[in-house]
Amino acid sequence: MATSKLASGLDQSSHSVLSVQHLISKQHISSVPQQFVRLDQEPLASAFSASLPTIPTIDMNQLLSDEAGADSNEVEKLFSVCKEWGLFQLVNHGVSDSLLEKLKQDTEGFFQLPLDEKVKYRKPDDFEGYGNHILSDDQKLDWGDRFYMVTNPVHKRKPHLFPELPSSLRSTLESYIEELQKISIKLLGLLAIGLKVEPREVVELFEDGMQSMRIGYYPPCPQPELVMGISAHTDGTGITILNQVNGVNGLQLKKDGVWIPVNALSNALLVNIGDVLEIMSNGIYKSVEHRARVNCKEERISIAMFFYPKFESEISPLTSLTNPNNPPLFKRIGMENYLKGFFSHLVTGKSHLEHLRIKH
Ligand SMILES: O=C(O)CCC(=O)C(=O)O
Repeated sequence: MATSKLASGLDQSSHSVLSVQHLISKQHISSVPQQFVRLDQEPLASAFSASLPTIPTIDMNQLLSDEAGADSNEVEKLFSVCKEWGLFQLVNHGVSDSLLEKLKQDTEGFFQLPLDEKVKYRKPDDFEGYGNHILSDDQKLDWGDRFYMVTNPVHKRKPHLFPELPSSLRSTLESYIEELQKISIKLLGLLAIGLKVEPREVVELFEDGMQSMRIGYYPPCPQPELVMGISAHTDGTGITILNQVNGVNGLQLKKDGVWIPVNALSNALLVNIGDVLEIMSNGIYKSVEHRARVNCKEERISIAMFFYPKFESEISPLTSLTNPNNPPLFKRIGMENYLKGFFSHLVTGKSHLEHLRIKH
């Protein structure tokens, strides 16, 4: 790759942007380049922000003590939040402050590497790895860089990605993934109980399931109101756990047709329901539409961990939830085809969930 182009954050083959971070660090940009201007985005309900509802908080300690016989109603709250909101902030989740601090340092350190170090984690036409993937010259771009990789099953990890990360980041991520796997399985088991199905029916699909991670880096932007950090979408997962690693808020969710900012507590993890759980619950749990905005002062780093069922599984509404009076709302589909469909819909901005919906 030609060094001058690379240093300026541009891709070799076109004028497309490989890294927003490096594009703006080489130039003193006071207005946003046209490729990033998104006048098509729905505004935040900011005019009424004083009366906007706050994102519900779920306490993991209380969930666990409810399970052990206490009666704090936290489990009931979890069910109702997942039906009404599809997103909550999880506190007392058990991931230690020291691990979260290490994760912050190591991810910050990664994005501070020179661009030619980071492009080693990138291969042409591979959706995984570092940087942006541009499909057409007139495509509108998000204001952020990302590093996306499959992390589980371990044999699906690409040799030039996870195994080649700087050793400190790699071992921190290993510990972090292990913690989040435990949290995800616990939450999925409880969510099964909320559906009145055997926890195993849900949990065994996700144990050693497909998992991936998107580390997002959003540089400060001179005109944040004109751009989008990540465009509105739902996740294809069972659940997603998002960590706003350096404590900078930016996530927004759509509730009852209105965009609401997520002002998370420090060190809380943000958990959202994805399309797979909406399908499995036959529409009871809601896969929430969300997006991320950026700001003019601070960089923002987030890590989203995506939890899917096993590759070899089939996704459909749980049979114990459907009957002639309550017919399945979604088609049955094998995981591999599901993933192909999800990612091709993501590219076109259309809803994969709607595509799978049965028209009764
Ligand atoms: O960075 C964020 O806040 C959102 C990330 C996200 O929605 C995603 O990676 O799918």
